[in-house]
Amino acid sequence: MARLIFATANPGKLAELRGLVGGALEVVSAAEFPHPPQVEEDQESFEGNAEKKARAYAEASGLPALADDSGLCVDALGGRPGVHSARYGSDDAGRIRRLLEELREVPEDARTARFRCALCLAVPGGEVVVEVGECEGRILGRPRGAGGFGYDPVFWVPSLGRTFAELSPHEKSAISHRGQAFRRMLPHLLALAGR
Ligand code: ITT
Repeated sequence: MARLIFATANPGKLAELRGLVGGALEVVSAAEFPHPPQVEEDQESFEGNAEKKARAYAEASGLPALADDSGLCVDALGGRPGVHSARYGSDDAGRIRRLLEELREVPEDARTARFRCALCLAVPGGEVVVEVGECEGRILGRPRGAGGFGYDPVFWVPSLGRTFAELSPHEKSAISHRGQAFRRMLPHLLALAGR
């Protein structure tokens, strides 16, 4: 069976991506890899950072590598935290606190936002594919729900009337930015499996 390395240190992303790949490929996590490369995420786009991470892991491991760069873009904040989503605080609770504080004066109908995800598959030797996905929602005034990770408890999906943290992993992946990018990436992953 073909092997694929997931170039992420984020356990929430890893769990979602593992669930999506299922048994099609043998997945090696970055944590299982003895000398993970240090990648500075200094690009201005999710696509650029995902490509940087995937290329670094493919070169270091000699395996095809799948990287995810993602984040939350809030309209009232001019698209922030965007590519800086992971660095908006020292943990999930701190990141949510800062976000809610910055949106304190912003009324409900102006709290529109979207999650964006870029997935990059890099094959040792240079070939890369990037696919993106987006999911629209609104930022609540306080967290709701216990599932998911990151900003999920404050990201409310109008069509479902629930936050991402109130969805099962399956329900979240059916509509999420990561689920959409993954479904676009699937033919490329299956092509690897058939190699
Ligand atoms: P890796 O670079 O190791 O993959 P990271 O957490 O640093 O892990 P990013 O730089 O892509 O990853 O930052 C993405 C941040 O955006 C992440 O830490 C979350 O706070 C947030 N985020 C991304 N996808 C999310 C999701 O599905 N639900 C909630 N928050 C999410």
